[in-house]
Amino acid sequence: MAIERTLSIIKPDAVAKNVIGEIESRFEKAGLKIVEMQMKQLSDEEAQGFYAEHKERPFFGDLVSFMTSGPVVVQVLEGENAIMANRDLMGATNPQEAAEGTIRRDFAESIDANAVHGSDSAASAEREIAYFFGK
Ligand code: IDP
Repeated sequence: MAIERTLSIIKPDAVAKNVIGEIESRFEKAGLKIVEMQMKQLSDEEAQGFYAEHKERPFFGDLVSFMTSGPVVVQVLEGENAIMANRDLMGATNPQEAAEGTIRRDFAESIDANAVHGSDSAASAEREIAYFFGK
């Protein structure tokens, strides 16, 4: 299996709930290494650029407001099959549909405040890592 890197974000709701450590622990226990990490407040421009693919969606304004509502942890996870491994740990976008034991099921409230982001493909991972951390 390939060693991959993926972009992960701990979103403002999870930071506000004080569960950064619990979420990181899930990544570490699953064998994913945190190889870059930064806590930051996203600007409107950064959040809009990051989610540019959703710009025409009806929820885009709410998504940008939410992502800029407080600090986030932006990080790069590395490990075997990291992109899909992280998506499996996260669970479905809507926490109500997320499997038991997933991060979203355990820590998220709603589809808009859903605790974590994770790249969904190799192409997204490359773009998203470069977006925050450069090459
Ligand atoms: P993902 O985060 O599971 O990859 P995407 O479809 O890429 O899901 O959507 C990006 C983010 O946009 C989601 O994590 C969620 O916060 C928000 N979002 C997606 N669909 C909806 C919706 O129908 N209503 C409100 N927010 C949504």
